[in-house]
Amino acid sequence: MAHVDQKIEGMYEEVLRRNPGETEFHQAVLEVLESLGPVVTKHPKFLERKIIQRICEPERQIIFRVPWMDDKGEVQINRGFRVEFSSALGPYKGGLRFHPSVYLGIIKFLGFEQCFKNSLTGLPIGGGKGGSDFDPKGKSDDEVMRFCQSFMTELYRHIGEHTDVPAGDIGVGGREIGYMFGQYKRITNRYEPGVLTGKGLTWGGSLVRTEATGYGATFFVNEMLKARKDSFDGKTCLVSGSGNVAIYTIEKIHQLGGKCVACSDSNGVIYDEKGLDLDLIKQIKEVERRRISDYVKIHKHAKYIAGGNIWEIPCQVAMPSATQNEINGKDAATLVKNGCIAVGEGANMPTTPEGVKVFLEAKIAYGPGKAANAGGVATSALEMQQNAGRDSWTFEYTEKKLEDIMINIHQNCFETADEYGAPGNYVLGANICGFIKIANAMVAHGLI
Ligand code: NDP
Ligand code: 2IT
Repeated sequence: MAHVDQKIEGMYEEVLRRNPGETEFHQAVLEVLESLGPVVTKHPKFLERKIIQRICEPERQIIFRVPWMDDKGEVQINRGFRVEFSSALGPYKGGLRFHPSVYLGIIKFLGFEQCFKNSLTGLPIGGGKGGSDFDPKGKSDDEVMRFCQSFMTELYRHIGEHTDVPAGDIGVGGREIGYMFGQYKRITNRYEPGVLTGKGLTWGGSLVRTEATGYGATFFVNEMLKARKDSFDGKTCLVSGSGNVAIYTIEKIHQLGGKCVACSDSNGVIYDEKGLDLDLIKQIKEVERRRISDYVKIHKHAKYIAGGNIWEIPCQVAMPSATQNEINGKDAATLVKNGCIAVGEGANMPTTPEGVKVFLEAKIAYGPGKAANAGGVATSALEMQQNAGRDSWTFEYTEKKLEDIMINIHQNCFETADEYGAPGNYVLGANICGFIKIANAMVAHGLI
């Protein structure tokens, strides 16, 4: 705890005491608290009003049973979560994750980070997150539908356009949002597109939402490179994962002149030194819902490394886009040693604290998730705007808005880091910039 300002230290101890065993939540909180020392020195009212202690305690946490029947007629039971963290800046907003590793500690780390990320977008959205320990892998469409219907049968009473607006995350994409929207509509007898984002394009969805997180993260890295008078042109890149965020990160890297040579899933790594064939990856992952190892069945020149570590492949730009803590201190050191000059986090908290330290000490361009991957939720907020206006915007118009938002987030983080005496430190910049807006709103709203 050497890095937490003395005025804040006890607050972290209290978070540990109140939230035992929630290690990912502790990690996310500590990283933010380490940045806030200079802020409370400058704004003593945040200490007086106990803003930090209040932000660390979610406004509401909902945990519920999700019973459903599998294709064999057997009853299955999962646990559902929705943690409504902060409504200081707008309705709770954040995705739903369906993955067997989900428990309260993961949903709370994601919900906590979401508050600062959403603040950084500059759009009127609070922070929340939800999900379930349901494992969509190997389940039939009908099983996924029955699970989603059961999940929404409880969740519907907690959400709404002006209350809480869920979206996707790991294991939740267009298919799942569709089943949940259908059930919400059926239970409430209301066609309310504003209740969920990431919807299909013919029933209230927004163009660019599917691409938004990956495109946005790549725009963010492009800004970090520009700030160093550099660009993606000719750069060798790695993108971990092969899901929604990874696919559209690879797409935008290629559009900006970079060459992405590797991606992965939880079983292994694909390495294609000619540059990844994205049409094939989309076919395998989005259309057929198969494993990334199938890539080498078509492209015999490429390599599949079962159980491999993608970060051992030399690159100049790395964009982790799978899950939390996928880059440890050793991986970070390997990346830096191999010549990596920029890391942009498409995933949430993909780098361990030891890894973050390595990147910051090496002074490479390091864009933390809550800044770099904010394009997804920002475009969700654009979807909400279109729904509220019963409007739908063109791809070009929406993508331009996304790019402008990412440029703006980059600039705010960059300038804030400068202002607080840590030039180039986007971790500090993002945490402080995201925090101050929420803190000021909380002061204005009184003790609630
Ligand atoms: P998807 O479910 O579409 O894809 C997830 C990918 O990550 C898959 O390739 C998956 O491999 C891999 N992965 C997931 N969990 C693990 C694990 N425990 N170990 C190893 N690999 C894993 O999810 P998204 O692309 O939507 O999300 C990826 C990351 O981006 C997450 O951290 C998410 O929180 C973050 N994010 C997503 C946003 C969005 O709009 N979707 C917005 C902002 C951030 P496998 O198939 O083998 O499980
Ligand atoms: O982590 C994230 O920002 C998301 N999963 C997207 C949230 C959203 O509401 O679009």
